[in-house]
Amino acid sequence: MAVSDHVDLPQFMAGLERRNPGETEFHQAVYEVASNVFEFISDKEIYHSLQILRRIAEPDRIIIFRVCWEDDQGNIRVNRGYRVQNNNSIGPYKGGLRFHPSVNLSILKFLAFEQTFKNSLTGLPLGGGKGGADFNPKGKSDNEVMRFCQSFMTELYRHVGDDIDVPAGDIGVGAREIGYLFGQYKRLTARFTGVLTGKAIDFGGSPIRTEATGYGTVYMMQDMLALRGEDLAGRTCLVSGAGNVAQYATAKLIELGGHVVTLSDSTGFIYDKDGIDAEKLAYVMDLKTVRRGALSAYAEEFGAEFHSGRTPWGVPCDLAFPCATQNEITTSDAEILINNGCIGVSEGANMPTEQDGISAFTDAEILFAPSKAANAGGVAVSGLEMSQNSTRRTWKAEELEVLLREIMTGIHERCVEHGRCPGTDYIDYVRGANIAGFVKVADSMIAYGVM
Ligand code: NDP
Ligand code: 2IT
Repeated sequence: MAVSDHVDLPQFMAGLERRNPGETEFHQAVYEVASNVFEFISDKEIYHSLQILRRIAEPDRIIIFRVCWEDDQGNIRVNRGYRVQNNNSIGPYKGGLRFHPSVNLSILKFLAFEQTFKNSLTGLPLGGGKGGADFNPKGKSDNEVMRFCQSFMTELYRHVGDDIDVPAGDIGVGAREIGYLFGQYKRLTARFTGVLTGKAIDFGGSPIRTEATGYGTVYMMQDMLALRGEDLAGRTCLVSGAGNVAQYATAKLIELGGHVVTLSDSTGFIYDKDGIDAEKLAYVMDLKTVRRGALSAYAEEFGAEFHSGRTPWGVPCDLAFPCATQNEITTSDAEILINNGCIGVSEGANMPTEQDGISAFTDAEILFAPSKAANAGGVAVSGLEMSQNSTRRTWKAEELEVLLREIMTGIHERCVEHGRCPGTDYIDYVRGANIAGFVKVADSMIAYGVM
């Protein structure tokens, strides 16, 4: 086929939308990558003729299953479980499990697609996958969560394995859930292997994994600022979310002298003008991880403002760290952030900015690190947890801290390499991340032949 005969970007997207009707988050994630990749491969015939992007955007397989469990009142409850195994060209499928009532196929396909590029960007041998269930852990007892996790793994165990597919946590899946899931896998298979990451240290978990995503998101911002000869100290920072990623992004920002004034959850956001310090953050960690309460309690405890049902993006800031969920920064939020003088955004959550919001940030030439680069520290340390499990050793926290920092610097450098805009100093980290992530997967697929 001659180059001129290839489908163009609108035709590619029209085909994708026709084959995956109604899956808006999946369309959004593919469009963001495809818009850069089409430009990159315009003079590279082999990527076209071998249909590489079309193949990456068609998951290797999707497993969908019933998860039946009994609640504390003796009622039989039914949820839907999923695992999307997107691409294993450069390593076993790897990616988190999300337990949230909003979970559907579109969301998991977007996350598995993104994960394929993110994992490639880390430089580690990890393929891309994602899974989860429309189960809401909120308000459930520990025993209910345990029974749900055991039932979920009773189906999933036959599809995963330490060299096959290695799930981890995501929204609604933390240390408690990973413990129950790992216990059930071990019981069903009678094998103790590194089939999940994010385990407790006592049974094969890695130091720094809990902190890695949040820390990495801040390291990415640190590297972007450093390239402009600037740093984080004294900057007013907005963080959204109050879970794993938000907590450790806040911890690292405090350590580096940032002034964090917001956090949010599904009920609203808190604005603490005095700044969130280590003591207040310890309160948040206990509130969200142990007591599992709402963030309004913080406002009562420390006399901060609580804005019910709202996101924090209207608060003036220098830097923003969205760490809650997809599309939490709308296009108008992005414009407000820019108008209020925000100079940098590093995405801890997956795809937290709407497509036009990303364009607003890049058009305004502010520092913008997309999620597949900025939150890759988590999966990177998961990759290191897999290495530790295969050698049956646990490395020291200090060694892992150094490795995480180096990996984030490597990601930043790969983004810069492919994201430089000719004729200006501006780095388009979105393009950099998409292309750097694409090339390794694409070239491996070419090496394997057509399959
Ligand atoms: P958690 O479950 O620990 O925390 C999620 C936080 O976001 C909670 O505060 C939650 O509120 C809030 N939230 C979730 N969904 C919504 C929603 N629809 N609207 C408003 N608030 C919401 O999850 P994580 O911190 O692990 O994950 C946060 C983001 O980071 C996700 O996008 C995830 O995919 C991404 N990520 C996570 C990684 C990890 O290692 N954990 C790695 C890379 C990315 P509430 O407390 O009320 O439930
Ligand atoms: O989105 C993500 O990168 C994660 N939820 C972490 C995946 C992992 O395998 O550690």
